Amino acid sequence: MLLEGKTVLVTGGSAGIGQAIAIGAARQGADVAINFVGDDSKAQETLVQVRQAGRKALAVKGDVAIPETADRFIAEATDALGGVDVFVSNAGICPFHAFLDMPPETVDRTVQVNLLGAYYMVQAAARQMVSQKRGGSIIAMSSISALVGGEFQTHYTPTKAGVLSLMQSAAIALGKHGIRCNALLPGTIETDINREDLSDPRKREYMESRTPLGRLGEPEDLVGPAMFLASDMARYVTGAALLVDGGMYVNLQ
Ligand code: RM4
Repeated sequence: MLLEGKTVLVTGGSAGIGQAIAIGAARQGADVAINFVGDDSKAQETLVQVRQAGRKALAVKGDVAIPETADRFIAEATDALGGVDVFVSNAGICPFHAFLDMPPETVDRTVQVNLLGAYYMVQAAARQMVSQKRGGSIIAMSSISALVGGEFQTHYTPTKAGVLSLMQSAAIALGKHGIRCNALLPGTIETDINREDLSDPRKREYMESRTPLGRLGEPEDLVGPAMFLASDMARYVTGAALLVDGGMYVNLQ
């Protein structure tokens, strides 16, 4: 049980990678609070799975792009579960769109959710961890797209590069407090974020062909790497970036 007695908070915890990590943390012994937007029933699905693992569970609805959401999430989770030991900044969007006619509102929303939302949440979690004086682990969901581009992701890839950089700088700022900050860089993981994009058989076939392990990722593929970074197994790991992409990034030919 890598996270016995710990409290783990996850943003975007009602679906996809966030949901998988929330449930995985509970199965490693942690109580879990999730932030989410949208369908309450999907958040409930996460809570049911966490409770089935014998752990406490809390869901707090809120848009991470609104600064106050972060403080409210931390306050409600701390009141209910006693504190924050691990924080996973996962919430993100990727509304695929061509570059030349990209609407300003699409760019703005993507930056606000993916980068500013991550910043507000990580800052609020760090403040709580510092006040607890027992260190902690912060994990942010960057992406392979922090390192390479996408024709229909000109608004999105800079945010993922920004999240990676945020973890590097936060690692420096928070090391003195015993708080570790690391980035996970998923490859193409099938979730709601790309279900429409991958519904194109040619796109799906191309992405699979780019992957040495021969398949696209699934949310559960991120659980092990996240548990590692969350746990004391990674006690000397901070400012790091871990690709979880089936080998896609290195596959030129
Ligand atoms: C990831 C990567 C994947 C895409 C998702 C939305 O960073 O670019 O290929 O499906 O974003």
